[in-house]
Amino acid sequence: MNASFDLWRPVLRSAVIAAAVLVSGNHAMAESPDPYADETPAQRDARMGWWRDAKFGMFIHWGVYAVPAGTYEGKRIGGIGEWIMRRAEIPVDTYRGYAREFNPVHYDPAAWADLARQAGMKYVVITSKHHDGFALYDSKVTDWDVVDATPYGRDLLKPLVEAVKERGLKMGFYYSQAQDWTHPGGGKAGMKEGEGWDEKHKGDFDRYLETIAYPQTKEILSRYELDVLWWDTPTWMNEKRAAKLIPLLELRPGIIHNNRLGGGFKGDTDTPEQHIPATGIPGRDWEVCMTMNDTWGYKSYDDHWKPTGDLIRKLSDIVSKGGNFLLNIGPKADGTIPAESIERLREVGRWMDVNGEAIYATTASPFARLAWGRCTTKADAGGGALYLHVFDWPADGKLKVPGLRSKVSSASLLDGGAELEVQAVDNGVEITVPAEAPDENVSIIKLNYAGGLEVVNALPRQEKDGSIRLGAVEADIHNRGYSKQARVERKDGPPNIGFWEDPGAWLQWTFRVDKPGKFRVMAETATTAGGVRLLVESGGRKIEAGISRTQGYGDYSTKELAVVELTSAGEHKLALRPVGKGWHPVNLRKVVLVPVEP
Ligand code: FHN
Repeated sequence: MNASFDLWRPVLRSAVIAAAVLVSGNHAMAESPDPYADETPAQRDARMGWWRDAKFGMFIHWGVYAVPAGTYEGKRIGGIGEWIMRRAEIPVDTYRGYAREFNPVHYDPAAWADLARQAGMKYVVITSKHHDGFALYDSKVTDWDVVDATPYGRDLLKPLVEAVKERGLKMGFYYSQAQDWTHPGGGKAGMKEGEGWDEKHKGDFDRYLETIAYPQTKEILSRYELDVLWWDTPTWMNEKRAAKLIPLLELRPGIIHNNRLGGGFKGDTDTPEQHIPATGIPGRDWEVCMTMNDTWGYKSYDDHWKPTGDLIRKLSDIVSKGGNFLLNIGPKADGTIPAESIERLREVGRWMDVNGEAIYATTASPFARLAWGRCTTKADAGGGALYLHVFDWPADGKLKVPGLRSKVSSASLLDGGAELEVQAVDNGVEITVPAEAPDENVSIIKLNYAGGLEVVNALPRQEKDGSIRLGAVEADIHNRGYSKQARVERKDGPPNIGFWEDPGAWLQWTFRVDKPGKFRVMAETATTAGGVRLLVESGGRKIEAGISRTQGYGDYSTKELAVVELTSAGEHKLALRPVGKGWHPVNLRKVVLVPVEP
């Protein structure tokens, strides 16, 4: 029993009582929607401590869907592999037939756990049951599980939990508490309660919860030494239904659960999927889950692999914003892991061996943004360290850290430890770096500082002529998951925002105004179609404007989009959002606010 257990236990107990009352009576759940609502900050910090330090985890989506691997009746089924049953509306009996071919004879849980450890991951979360309802362990409430329905006939989870724990990592189970496309009455996304595509789906959802979801949650929590319970898709859930699952958490004191239970329960962690929140999620613990290609469950023909460098930069980006990274693998039906995933994880692991100090147990960057990369920090008694994650190595051998006012006592490369010269300049510090970057993706410079950490975040502000220049690197890029991610591109010329293909993605700048007044919003853009429109939001106004078609994505033109009035001196924001209909990808270099009367 550890210290965090003791701190945490009374809190959960009161939450359990609250939940029990809510289940039996008609009290409004709003009184205590969060089972840890009464937790003190110290109790919460103790409970979340290992998770906050871990930063990097392995997600595993594995199940019967790895047999069809994306193809049904000779057709490639679009979307994510583990959704094949839902998307192709495969009849229950046909889908159950795949279980007879699910025989992971090459499954090697020790090798899986080794791979996670070598990659630098500190925890593993595996699908104990996904939306197809198939359990990877021997469930006593159904025969739709690996022991009863497959030739393999053995629990897949127990040896993995053991292997993971033996290596000192933490263990989590994903559990689809509401969606279930096999058992009668189970939830189905995009359908009304009670609907399905097969006679076998007929049944009552509450009965489904009573006979499958609640007992299975109890099974996994009581049988396995879990540190995380990862709920997913609260289809058809409500407060009353979700509240019945909360008391079961008592079976694993200290367990961390996410925000996807439904019924208003916020859980411990937010879980942005397939995208990195532009400015993190202040005030919440959060974890980005992401695939290495475009699917969670194995799809034989998904070759859209992210390069290792991209994965490492994503890790830096997420951690610099205060989050964790849960990176997925989708093993095959024979128990092997796709070679592309293994290769990438080993490469990430080699980077972590050298640079892990800049990841583990760090806190978010104190800088609003740094043009060349990201930053993480660690404080200690007399000062602390800043880890500069350099994506774009300076060509002139000088790395500038604008706004850093702390007293820097030393600077060194994490790779090899070479000391670097550092000097205070006008607006921060400047580090003299070798001509070659130690790492082609992310090189880490460690700055030790004495005393307190002092950073003055300089916002873009008015120049002598009164104009305000808002460049691509100054923008907060708000992406959504499951679509192309808009990002800063550095080709020839000034950086631009590119891959702005999703009409749901939007940009925002924060800047300072010293001399209020009216400003013309001038945007420098490139797009190859006519009729593309943007919504400008600033100074309390929303103005729609068209942008000019150009000869290509490297051919920019500048156009006035709107006139906005910024009536006070101080901090202001300007956002640009695609106007959905007729959206066509746009490259954007900068926006300049030009005073109407200089
Ligand atoms: O529907 C699932 C999906 O299959 C996958 O498991 C992801 C992982 O976060 N969660 C759901 C979609 O949000």
